[in-house]
Amino acid sequence: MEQYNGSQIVVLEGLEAVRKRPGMYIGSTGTRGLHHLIWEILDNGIDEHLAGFCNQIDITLLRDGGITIADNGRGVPVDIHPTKGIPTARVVYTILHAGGKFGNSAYKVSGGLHGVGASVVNALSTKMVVEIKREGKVYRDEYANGGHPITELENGYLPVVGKCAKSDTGTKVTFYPDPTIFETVEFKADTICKKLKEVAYLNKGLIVNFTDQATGFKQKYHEEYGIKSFVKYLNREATVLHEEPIYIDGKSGDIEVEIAFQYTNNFSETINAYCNRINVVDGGTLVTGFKTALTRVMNQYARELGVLKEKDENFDGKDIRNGLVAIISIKHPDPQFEGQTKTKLGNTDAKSAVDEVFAAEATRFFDKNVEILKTILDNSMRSYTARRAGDKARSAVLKQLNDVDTKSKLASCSSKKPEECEVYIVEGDSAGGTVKTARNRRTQAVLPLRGKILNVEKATLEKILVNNEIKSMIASFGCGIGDDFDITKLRYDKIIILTDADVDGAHISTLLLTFFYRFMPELIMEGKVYRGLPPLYRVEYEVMERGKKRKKSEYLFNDFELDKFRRTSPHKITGLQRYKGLGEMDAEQLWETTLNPETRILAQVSIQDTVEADEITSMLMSSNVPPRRAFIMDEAKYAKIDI
Ligand code: 28F
Repeated sequence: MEQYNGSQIVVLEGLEAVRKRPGMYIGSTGTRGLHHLIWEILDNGIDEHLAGFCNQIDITLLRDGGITIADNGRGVPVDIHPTKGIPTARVVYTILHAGGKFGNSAYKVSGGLHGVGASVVNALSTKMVVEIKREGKVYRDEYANGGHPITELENGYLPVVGKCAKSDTGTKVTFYPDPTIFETVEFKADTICKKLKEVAYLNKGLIVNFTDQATGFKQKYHEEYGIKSFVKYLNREATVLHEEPIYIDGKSGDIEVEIAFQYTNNFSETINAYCNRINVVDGGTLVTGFKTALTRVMNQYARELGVLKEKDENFDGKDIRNGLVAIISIKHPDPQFEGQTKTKLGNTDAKSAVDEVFAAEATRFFDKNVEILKTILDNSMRSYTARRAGDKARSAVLKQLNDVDTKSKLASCSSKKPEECEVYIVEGDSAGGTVKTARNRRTQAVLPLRGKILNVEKATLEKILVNNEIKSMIASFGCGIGDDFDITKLRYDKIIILTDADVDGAHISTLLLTFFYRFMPELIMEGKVYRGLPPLYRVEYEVMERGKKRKKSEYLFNDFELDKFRRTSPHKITGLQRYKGLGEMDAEQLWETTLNPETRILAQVSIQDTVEADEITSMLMSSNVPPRRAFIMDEAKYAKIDI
């Protein structure tokens, strides 16, 4: 039975607003938005952990499609709310809180879509059940159809449905996302587990249990060493230069700083930053503070130990970060998240706090661990020397890039207006030849790649710059590379990778993406990179038109579509062609399926998550073969494009 009083109607209007424009509150109604509901409830449990009252959170995917999240914290208060006149718990789950976090969070989480509140989850669910254990009693409240309470209050209080030990306290929330709002209401165990792992790393000591009732899968996440273990995990496939990650923590004013870092023999750097547990993908002040302090401290040591002589220039920050993998996690009482996606920290005091804590604690560590210090400085020296050699190689290459010879592989387009031009990077000469014939010569350029492109993760810039395939890409794009990169000089609006829909094709496209990601990341961030998705099948079928049989055909892009066609099409399939490679298509078919802007399918490549991207690149580039193969096969099957 629904219970309405004056204030409740206002409440429901608030929740109705959420249902009308869900995207405003949770970003999207796709699978990301769906999982956002979980993060929202989970965050409240984590806050209770941060406040020091909870050490365990259990997440269960229910067989009936719902999800339960339970903590062993104090339990949401059940007393009558002083201004709303209803139980506080019901206030928490039914009142929309404008502009951010409601309640007890010690650290405001005001960035982007974070902390919109449990009432938003309720608004977007067909059913929600809240059970609270406090003072030896179990209280229960249930809501239906977007947050309408259906539990009758007893003398104004939530009904008590059971007893428990006085020491047994906590909050348990079960909800069922509304299928009329979400494109899909199927939770993904993989997505949840990935998040829970991150949660465990960022909340040292918290025990997180996951259960999937449908599959029986159970997993416990518990990281005694927090971000230090996170670094170890990220480097599990890499060759490390010192056994244990270095862990540093300290406080500056109200700001808590934690840093873990370790060097590997890779020629790349990875810094993942979190503020109040939120991944600030675009970094910001906390990262600047870390970089500045690291560069200063290491240059000082290099002078003291004579690694750099008096006449030598200082190490560049890049030399010192060569092979570095670091996690920075800070807690800030009033974070300012900036940028379009709110993924960059703006607070200037975060820069000085990180600098101060890092300089003091790193010095303390290195004074006691001189061997590790020397190893790191030697590593910086290698980069320093390579960089100078690289500079020479680079200027040689840049000179060469203007040579007609290097460019000859590129079939350029006649238009010189970047905004209408595209370049197709095509695997193999034969497919390249067909694309050249089939394309629109005015706007579509073609660059066929011959050999496999170099594995850039393991190569120095010097080596990279003499690789022919890479040279022709840099020359064709026109926007330089690394420090000299300038996106305004890019000659094309779209860079389209076109490979066969098989394992080799997926491998080549991953190598290309790794190259872009490491040396021209702006190309990906600015959304310039795409993958062409060539069809896998062509089905022929007959239709009757005015009493006559007519042959028709259709392109299908994967096995799923073929299966669907077989199941749902009223037409009888009279022929089926499976394309093993681009080379099997003639010019006309290629134009229709992969070149014609009106009919082709392009997938824009994006970097959703730096941790994931780095993990994937490192895994692919590492010498450990089995996981690499598995990922490439996956790629080939599902054409996953977030690197
Ligand atoms: C499964 C998700 O949501 N856990 C939560 C608490 C504990 C308190 C609280 C939450 C206080 C003033 C509202 C208890 N006792 N898990 C959760 N655990 N919220 S949410 O307080 C809510 C606010 O207005 C709590 C004393 N203080 C706070």
